[in-house]
Amino acid sequence: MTSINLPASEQLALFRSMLLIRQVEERLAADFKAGNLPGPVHLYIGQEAVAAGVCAHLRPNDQLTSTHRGHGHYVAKGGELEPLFAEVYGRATGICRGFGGSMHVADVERGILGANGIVGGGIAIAAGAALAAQMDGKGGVAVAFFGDGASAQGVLSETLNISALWKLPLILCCENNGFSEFSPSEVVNAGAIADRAKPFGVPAKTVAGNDVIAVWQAAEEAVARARSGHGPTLIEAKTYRFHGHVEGEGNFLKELYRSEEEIAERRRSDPLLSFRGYLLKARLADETTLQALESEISQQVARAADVAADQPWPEPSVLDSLMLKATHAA
Ligand SMILES: Cc1ncc(C[n+]2csc(CCOP(=O)(O)OP(=O)(O)O)c2C)c(N)n1
Repeated sequence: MTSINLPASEQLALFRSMLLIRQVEERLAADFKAGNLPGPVHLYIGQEAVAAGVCAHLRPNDQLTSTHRGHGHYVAKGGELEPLFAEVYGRATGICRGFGGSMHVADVERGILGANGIVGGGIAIAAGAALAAQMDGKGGVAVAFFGDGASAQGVLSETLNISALWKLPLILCCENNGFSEFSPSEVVNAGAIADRAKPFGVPAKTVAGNDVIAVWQAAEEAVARARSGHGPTLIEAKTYRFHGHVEGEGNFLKELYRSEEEIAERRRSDPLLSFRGYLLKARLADETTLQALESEISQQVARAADVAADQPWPEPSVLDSLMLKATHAA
C-alpha cells in the first residue's frame, strides 16, 4: 500500500466508499444466490479501489460513464442506494423506474450518465460530456470507466484522437481486471493498454488498481490536468475481479477459465482489507472506529435493500406511455 500525507478524514472517506460498494455488491450476490433477482448482475467485488480513488476527486457536477459492471461507479459518485437496489430488483421506485435493471443504473442529476451493456459504449459518451463541460467553461470534467476488453474497441482510439485534438477535460480510466468475460486479457489485447495513448500524445499512467492511494494519486493528477484545460489522460488500473464475469456463470460454463487457487491467491491482496490494515498501522483509525463504520454501513445497506425489495413492480402501462413518448420524439 502506498502511504500518503492526507488528513485521516479523507482517507476514512475512501475506506467508507470502498466498504459501501463492497457491501452493496455482497448483498446483491446473496440476492442472486437466493434466486431473488429478475436479471443478470456483474459484480465489482475486488475492484472497489478504482471507483473510490477516482471518484474522490469528482465534484457533484462532474460526469461519468460506466460499464455493465456499474454499481461501484454509481455508489462512489454518490448515487442513492434505495433506487439502485430497486432498479436491480426491477421495482417501480428504481432509478430507471425498474425498466433498466443492473446494466442501466444511472442518475443524470448526479452526473452518473449510466452503466452500459454495450462494451466500450460509455467511452464516447464521456467524451461528449467532456465537450459539454468544456463549453460550459466551469472547470467540469468527465470520466469514462471501461474494462480491458473494451479497450480493444475502436472507439477508444477515436476518443483518444478527438479528445487530444480538442483538449477535452476527460479521464479515460481502464480497469484492467485481467479478463474479458471468460478470456484472459492477453488473448484479447495486443500490447500494453496504457501504450494506446502514445500515438495521440495523451499522457498515460499504469497504477496498482488495488491500492486506493495509488489510484487516488493518479486521478488527482489526471483531474487537475483536465480541469486546467490541458486535456485527457489515460489511467490503466490493474486490478482483479473476485466474482465471476456474471453471477451464476458456473451454471452454464462448460469449463473453468481460472482456478479457485488463483482466486484465493488474489484475495490475499484484497483492496479493502489491505487498506483497512494500512489505516490501522498508520494509526489513522482504530479497530473500534472501523468496526463501528462497518456496522453502520451494513445497516444502511440492509435497510436500503429491504425497503427496495418491498416496492411494487412497475405498471406495464408506464412502459406503453414511455414508448409512445419515444416514438413521438423520434
Ligand atoms: C459491443 C459488445 N460486444 C460484446 C459484448 C459481450 N460482452 C459483454 S461483457 C464483455 C467483456 C467485457 O470485458 P471488459 O471490458 O474487460 O470488462 P469486465 O467484464 O472485465 O469488467 C463482452 C465481450 C457486449 N456486451 N457488447
